[in-house]
Amino acid sequence: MNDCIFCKIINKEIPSTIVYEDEEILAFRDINPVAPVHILVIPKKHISKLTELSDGDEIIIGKIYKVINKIAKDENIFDKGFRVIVNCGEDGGQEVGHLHFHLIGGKKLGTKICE
Ligand code: DGP
Repeated sequence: MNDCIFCKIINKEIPSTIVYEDEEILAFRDINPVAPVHILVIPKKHISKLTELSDGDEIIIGKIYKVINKIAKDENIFDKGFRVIVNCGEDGGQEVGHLHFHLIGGKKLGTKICE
């Protein structure tokens, strides 16, 4: 966990452009955006991936979706729409081992959601 890049972002050991923070959740701009809005929303608790949820983690997942809606409003994409993606594991294309929700929008996204 100590080597986790997102934990280092949470601890401000690595700089990021933070758009939302509370006691449990951090959101920051993706370093490699694929759309005008590309924000990563993460639990501060280190959960390595979606399949590693523990009992009780469903509460933070619900809060993350509420935060996503708030950020979508702040970023002016709430009404036009957006996409939320969670990559899980090797076949899911997950590169960073700390659960994260990609909030992507600000342009008309393609209908193809996988290649
Ligand atoms: P995934 O493939 O779902 O694990 O996506 C990881 C995302 O994390 C990828 O879109 C790039 C982003 N990312 C990786 N390292 C950093 C970093 O140091 N800072 C920021 N802001 N984003 C990062």
